[in-house]
Amino acid sequence: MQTLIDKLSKKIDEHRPRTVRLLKEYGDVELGKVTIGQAIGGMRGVKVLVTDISYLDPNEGIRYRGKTLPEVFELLPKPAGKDYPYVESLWFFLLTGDVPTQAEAEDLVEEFKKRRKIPQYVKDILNAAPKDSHPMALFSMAVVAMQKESKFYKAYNEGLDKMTAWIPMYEDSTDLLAKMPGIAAYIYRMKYKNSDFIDDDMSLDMGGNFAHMMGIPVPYDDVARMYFITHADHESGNVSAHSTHLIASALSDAYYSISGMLNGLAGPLHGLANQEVLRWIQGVREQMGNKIPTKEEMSKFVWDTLNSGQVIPGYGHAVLRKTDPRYTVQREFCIKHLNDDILFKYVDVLYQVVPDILREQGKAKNPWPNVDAQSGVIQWFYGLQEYDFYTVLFGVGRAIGTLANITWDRALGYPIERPKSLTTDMVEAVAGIK
Ligand code: CMX
Repeated sequence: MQTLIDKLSKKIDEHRPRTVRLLKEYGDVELGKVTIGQAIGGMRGVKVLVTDISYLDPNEGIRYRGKTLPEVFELLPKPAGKDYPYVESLWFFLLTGDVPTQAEAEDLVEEFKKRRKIPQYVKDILNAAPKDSHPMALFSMAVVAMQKESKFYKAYNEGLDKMTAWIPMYEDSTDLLAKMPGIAAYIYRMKYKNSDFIDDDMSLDMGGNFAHMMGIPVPYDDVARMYFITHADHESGNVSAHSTHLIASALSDAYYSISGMLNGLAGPLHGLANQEVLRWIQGVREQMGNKIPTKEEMSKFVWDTLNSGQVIPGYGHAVLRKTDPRYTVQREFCIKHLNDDILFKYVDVLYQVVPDILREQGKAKNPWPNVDAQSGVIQWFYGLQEYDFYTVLFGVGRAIGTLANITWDRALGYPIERPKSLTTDMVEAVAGIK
């Protein structure tokens, strides 16, 4: 799509001198210190990544290209008669920082359509996988299977030019992103709907076609648009974003990088928390015999979970210190569309009791809900009740931000990532213990 490539090319040319100057003239300026606690404790707060695609403020939450989520929903072009924007328009916005016009967004929708056909061999591989494979394992497998399509890999083998390396990375990223919703829907229908597949509808945009291929009627198309956009990016240090960036830093292509991203997202402390929330809420529901628990009853359930050594899924965050705006966006959606839903009422009671309990327990630095506390309830309400599948939805969304990041990584020539490790003896010596 020429408009987007041309715009992106101009943005890259304008941006490169800033990165070059910082490296050349200010490369020795310290961004911060690293403590032993940070080195052993998962590098919390160590400032070692640079991205302009999104920034996570601990108190305010995420901004994409400087805009809050409600602003993004407001600004991006929407399909006629829909409440949420084209997902494709977010791809344009994250890459360029410019809000596309309606015409630019619609051109991009057409471009994505041209790229979204899923190769038969991907379907064959999925069909051949063990029936009890987790949907995330299937998703990762399907993505890496397409590596042979990589234009970046081909360009590398033909002699990659550093200045234009971002172009085949952009091409791969667009190809892959266009296919991911269809692959996700294929996995869903194969695993849970007896392989009763629904054909692509070429008249529909990404969100609309995803809902159609899942077999879930409107307004699920808008739910899909909201969900993918809400989950797209959360700056660079989280497991899914960082693993994408790390893998791509070895000049691995987008297929290898996104397959790795999905593997990280599949962890219960990260993306899998959305399915864990639903599993856990179903436990309360069973215990309560479908009745809405009182605050006291819910508190007991929360304490029982904590006392059995488990975390409360959907609560806490490594960076955030307030309620996640991604939670709030979804909560507002629930108040508008599923206010009487029993599971939403459970989530609501949880919101009233969990923060106080986590504060009383005194371990979690952030007692507030994150993105995963609310998302599964919306899916359940619209009929997607196979909660093992929820992280796949997160994966489609997260691919948008991470692919935009690795396109820019190549544009700015970011080198292979290689932090340094020490031995415990060395750390003890620094601490003055030995
Ligand atoms: N329930 C119970 N205990 C929690 C907790 C929660 N929701 N959140 C944090 N804690 C505990 C930690 O397990 C840790 O305990 P230990 O000292 O015994 O190891 C302690 O509080 C301190 O942790 P922290 O510094 O507040 O949090 P971390 O940065 O280490 O971890 C996160 C962040 C998200 C992994 C953690 O809050 C958690 O496990 N939450 C539940 C799982 C979840 O919802 N994950 C999704 C996150 C959203 C995303 O995917 O981006």
